[in-house]
Amino acid sequence: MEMTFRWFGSEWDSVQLSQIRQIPGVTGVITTLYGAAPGDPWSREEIRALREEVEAAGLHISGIESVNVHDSIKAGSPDRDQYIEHYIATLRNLGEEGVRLVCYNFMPVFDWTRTELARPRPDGSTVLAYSQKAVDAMDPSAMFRSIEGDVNGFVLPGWEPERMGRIRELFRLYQGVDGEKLLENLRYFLEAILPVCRKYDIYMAIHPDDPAWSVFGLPRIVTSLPGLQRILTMVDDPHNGVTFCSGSYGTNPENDLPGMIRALKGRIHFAHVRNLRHNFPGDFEEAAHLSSDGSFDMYEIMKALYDTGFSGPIRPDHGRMIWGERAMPGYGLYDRALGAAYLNGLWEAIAKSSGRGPSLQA
Ligand SMILES: [Mn+2]
Repeated sequence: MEMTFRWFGSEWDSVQLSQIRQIPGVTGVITTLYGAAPGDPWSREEIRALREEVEAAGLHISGIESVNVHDSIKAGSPDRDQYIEHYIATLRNLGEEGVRLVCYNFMPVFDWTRTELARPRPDGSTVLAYSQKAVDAMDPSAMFRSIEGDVNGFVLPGWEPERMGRIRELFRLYQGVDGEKLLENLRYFLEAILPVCRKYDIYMAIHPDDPAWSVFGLPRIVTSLPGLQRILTMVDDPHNGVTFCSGSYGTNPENDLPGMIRALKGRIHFAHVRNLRHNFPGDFEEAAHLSSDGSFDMYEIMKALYDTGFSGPIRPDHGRMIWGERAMPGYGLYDRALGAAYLNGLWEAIAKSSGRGPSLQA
């Protein structure tokens, strides 16, 4: 595996590449053209400029998170082919610049959903949290307003103001789109992009829905192992793969995270590894990466990745906000850096105790 760190670009992120470079063991960044709207084709020049900026800091681009999929593609609207053409053009340009990993999601309207962006914990840190009771009491626009008021002046991925201004229109677009139709639209999209993925050896890695159940009545199809297996078999090519996000699958305590990793051997191209704490059914909050701070066994998660020969990028995921840092909620430097160090420590211990030695560490 390679330890990486998500970075939104110098215009958008409070964290600098020079800081990421100093986190022990982190050699790559996961980045994006954050200013591009879903459906905009990315030019080769923009991608090259991003790559050169990252390389000038002594790092490299390990993958893109995300190239967002336009709602017309997800909803299967009549104009979807035009947006698929744009997506293919973007993949071609990424391929020409040496990018081999693209993370994306197929969630209608909303990206990840949380009801609080700064829930205080007893140690004085704050974390993102989710309460089903709060969601049930809110309509989608109210949720957007509450999130907008709480983002420390940053734009959150998936919650861009332009997009949320069109929320009613977006909900109309998905009328009549149930889980089966959404899955069919995903198949149509994957089959269309597969030739360019094969040509440039680009691995697509679908990110799970977060939380792993339907929110506001919208269908969700990437929530559990059986759903994932349908997606992987309907377009059975290694370029159609998975981002294993422990925090998203783990929102549902029924998901056996290490078991899922073992079952998905060979099709996981990217891993988001983080912990969260289930307080009671329908209420969870994010936690430090350390096993004892949350509900997951992080050792077993890393061991499953190790045992299945995972060789792609891993990144620590949402961190707590600590030490007075002011950053995009979930994406501060400090707690994610602690997370990276901890995950690297687990990996080294697993590698050495397996008897195969640490040489497997990229
Ligand atoms: Mn994730």
